[in-house]
Amino acid sequence: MVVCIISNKDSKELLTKIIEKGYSATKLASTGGFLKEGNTTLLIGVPAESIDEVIEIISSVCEARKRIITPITALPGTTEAFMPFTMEVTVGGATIFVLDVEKHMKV
Ligand code: 2BA
Repeated sequence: MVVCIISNKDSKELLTKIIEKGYSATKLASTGGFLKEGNTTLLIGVPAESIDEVIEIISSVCEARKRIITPITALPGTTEAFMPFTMEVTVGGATIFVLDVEKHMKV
């Protein structure tokens, strides 16, 4: 099972390519813990020998991009004064987990 977390922007193209190759996938709406923005999680159940091909498809579609964000942090010792600052983060690309599946059935 390939679990991948991707940008919403890449989800349509990636799902299309995955399905074209004959694989099945489920799309879940998810939220990143750091940016607290919506992203997409795909569950793609495939035989072990197809994992590399699926990862290649994901890599070809999901492009990493740099983004400047402005998180707001409370000033030390206060609860009401906030100090904005900017930082660069990488968004897009894909975070991929490959899991062993003990059993798969449809009843
Ligand atoms: P977010 O948690 O919203 O993170 C978005 C991007 O912000 C991350 O991109 C990374 O570049 C940056 N970032 C995250 N945590 C950070 C921190 N503590 N300090 C500085 N920068 C930080 P990615 O690493 O490509 O992750 C994209 C999304 O994939 C994440 O969205 C999260 O939803 C998921 N993800 C990444 N690693 C994960 C993990 N180990 N377990 C579960 N989900 C993960």
